[in-house]
Amino acid sequence: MIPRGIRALLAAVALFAPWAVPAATITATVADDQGRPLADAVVTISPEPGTGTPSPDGEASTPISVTIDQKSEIFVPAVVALRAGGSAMFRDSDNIRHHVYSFSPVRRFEMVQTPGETSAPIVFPQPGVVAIGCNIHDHMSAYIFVTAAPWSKVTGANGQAVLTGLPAGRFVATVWHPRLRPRAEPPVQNLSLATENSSISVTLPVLPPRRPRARDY
Ligand SMILES: [Cu+2]
Repeated sequence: MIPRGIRALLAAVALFAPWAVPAATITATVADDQGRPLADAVVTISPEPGTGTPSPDGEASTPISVTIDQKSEIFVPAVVALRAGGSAMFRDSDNIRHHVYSFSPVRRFEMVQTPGETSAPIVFPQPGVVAIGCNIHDHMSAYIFVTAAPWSKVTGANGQAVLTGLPAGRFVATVWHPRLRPRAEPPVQNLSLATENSSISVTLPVLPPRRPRARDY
């Protein structure tokens, strides 16, 4: 299980926009401790408490519903962000059964899925990390990062997450990754930004990727 406290509190981002109501963009670049781009990192942006920063919906809004597919015994996508209170559906696009489960305290469930089946929505009321597996195929894993943050995005293969449509205000950014080293010192970064668009760069200490294992059959 992923220990708590691995969320990296990164930045208090101040976006100054005296009169207009701009749609600011934050570009987050995440790398591992060897400087390689880190995909599947979840970047969240929240209003800094007590600053009155609004949190309206925008283009970068954290999804309130997601669908995780299973194709060729792989969860797609492998990492998603979900707004607390939102829901996830699972689809089996393979021609074999899967047995999807979570033992995570945030939300436990399990269900067998037959080929072509899409599940009913599963609601995730509490923030936290939900580790998903398949009881039939040990090599399958996915993560749902349930968050109260209004905005979030998962980094792509280039290690970047671009969050657009943010209002003016002061924000706090966090970054999480499934392979963050246990007890790693979370990187902290303070930023003051004088323009609407800004960027943050983050290095995360991560464990090596899990080696693909030989199939069990
Ligand atoms: Cu499976």
